[in-house]
Amino acid sequence: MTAPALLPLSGRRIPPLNLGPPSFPHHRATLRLSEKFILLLILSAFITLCFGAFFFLPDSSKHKRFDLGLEDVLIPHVNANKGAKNPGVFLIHGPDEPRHREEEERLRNKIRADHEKALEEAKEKLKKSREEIRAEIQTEKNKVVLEMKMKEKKPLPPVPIPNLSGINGGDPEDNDIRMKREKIKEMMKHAWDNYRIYGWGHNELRPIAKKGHSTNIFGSSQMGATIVDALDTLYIMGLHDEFRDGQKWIEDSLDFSVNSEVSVFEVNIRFIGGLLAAYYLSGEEIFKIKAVQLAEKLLPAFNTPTGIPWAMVNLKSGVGRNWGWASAGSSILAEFGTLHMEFVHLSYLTGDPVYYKKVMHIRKLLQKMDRPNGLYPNYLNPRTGRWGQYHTSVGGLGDSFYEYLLKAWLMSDKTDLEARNMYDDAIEAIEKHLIKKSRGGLTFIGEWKNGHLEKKMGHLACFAGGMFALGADGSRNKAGHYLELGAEIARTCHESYDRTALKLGPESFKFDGAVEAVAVRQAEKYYILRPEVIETYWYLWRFTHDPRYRQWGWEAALAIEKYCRVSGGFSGVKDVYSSTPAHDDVQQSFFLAETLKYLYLLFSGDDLLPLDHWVFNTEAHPLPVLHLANTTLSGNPAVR
Ligand code: DMJ
Repeated sequence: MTAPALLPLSGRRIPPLNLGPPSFPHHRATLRLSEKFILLLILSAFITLCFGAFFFLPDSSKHKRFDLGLEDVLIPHVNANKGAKNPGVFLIHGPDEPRHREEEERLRNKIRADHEKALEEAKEKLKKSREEIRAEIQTEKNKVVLEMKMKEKKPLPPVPIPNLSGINGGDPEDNDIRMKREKIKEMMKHAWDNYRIYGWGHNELRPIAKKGHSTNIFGSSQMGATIVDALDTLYIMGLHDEFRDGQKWIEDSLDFSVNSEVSVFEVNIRFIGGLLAAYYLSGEEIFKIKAVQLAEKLLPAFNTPTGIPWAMVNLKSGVGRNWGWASAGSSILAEFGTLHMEFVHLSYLTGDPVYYKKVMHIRKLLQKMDRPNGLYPNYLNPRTGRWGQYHTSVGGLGDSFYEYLLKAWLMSDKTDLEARNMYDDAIEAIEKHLIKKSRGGLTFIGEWKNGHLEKKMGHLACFAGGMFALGADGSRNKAGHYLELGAEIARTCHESYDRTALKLGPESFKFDGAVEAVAVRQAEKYYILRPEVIETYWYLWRFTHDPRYRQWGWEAALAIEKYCRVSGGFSGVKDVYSSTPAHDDVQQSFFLAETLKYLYLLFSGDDLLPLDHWVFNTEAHPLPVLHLANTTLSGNPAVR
């Protein structure tokens, strides 16, 4: 290294070099000559390190391509260009060996030349005047801005769009049902209009304080979570002015280049899921573009030793970390296991397999792991690849992982048998170890904790009634059994509502001696406008047409209207056993995305979003089934 000879010998201080833009006088970057030399030194050391590391890297050509088979079905247009797009992945050690050596030599020479060029450029820079350097920096900045703009505008590749039947309609013939559907639509208008007035652009609404609200899952910035989450509900309800209003905000104001740490899972299910559904329903390119921009920002979360993503990622820096409360620094099963549907669609729409590969890697890793009693624990350490605490739940922390195994299979037009098998194995273990009947004959799903079964069921676990019904067809010869199990869970969850003063369900309820389907601790008595019970009613309605599900759904809608509606929107309540409950003053975005959507669908005909064409993500955003036989070319007016 010759760089030390360049260091200044005298102690004379060279005046600071002002490199900041003139419009930001308080943030001007200053750079002294001695610092420039140190920078040059670090740069040289770094380039030399990279050069050296090249020789120690494993020879990737020795690894065969990670062939997952399903790619052909789910992202066909990627495969059509496989060789051209990613020629490196097909190299296999063998007769091509001399060609590899030549290739390696060529790369080495290139690195050497780049290294020398970088050193020369750095030396040249140091000779320039302050003004010259400033002008150069400005030019570089302009170039980057321009490139970013170009990238934003670059159209995504055309892909076959799945056949989109049933994106509107569903008008019920029965007058009473039509009136109920209209009422749900009116509730949606009330929730949306108040958010529009008091919370616009904020993530959520405080309907009593009449101002914006946010929680740490969305980070510190205002990303309009309610707008994105509500779009597809507005669309299917025919609220097109409101939909366009939301679209305009997304076009003009939704910005992901923010220094904000967000939950990867929540952003995926609400934002990416919401944007993709809005894209498929409306055909508006902007939603697809925004979904892809956001997905790119989530990718650094996967940079862990195992490829199991961090729970949170900073959208600007890409730095990830896990929740402080999670066992032994673990990632959460329901979070890293609830990315599959959206990520497969992202690969499908962009032609870039990166998303698909990330989620398939998670699946492969999980398949290789031992499972205590066949159950998946909720915690997995992304550094070590080992399970954390052995806690298994079909409610919070575990729930949507199981849901996405089933829905991966459905979304692939039932070709993803690997996912179906994993789902069947998982629910067999769940049924064996977690599902019990209470003394009073109510079927419930408990939680496995510290080596024993806790007889407590969360509101979140109530979604499983719908999941069992949805997965009945295609099960291991037990369709009738799973439909029945789904109906039993629906009944239990209905009881948890019926045994309260407000006819709204608590956050979790116990089965302990004489206590059945009732919350015991004060901290578990709240209802925050959650959808899971109504979601289960809707699936059961679709599969059985038993009128009790519409009746139960209507009871819940009336209770929400009576106890949660306030002049500024809808609020959760703190105690469902008190006839004069206090409000929590939060209108959750999932109330518009899920609760009201499932209610609307419950009072619609089955031709609206039919289940053989659409699969709902865990935030109730409908995504089309992907299969070549079910696709038609983008731009075909017959599609929309
Ligand atoms: C929603 O955000 C999703 O359904 C998620 O999977 C868990 N539950 C909330 C609403 O309760």
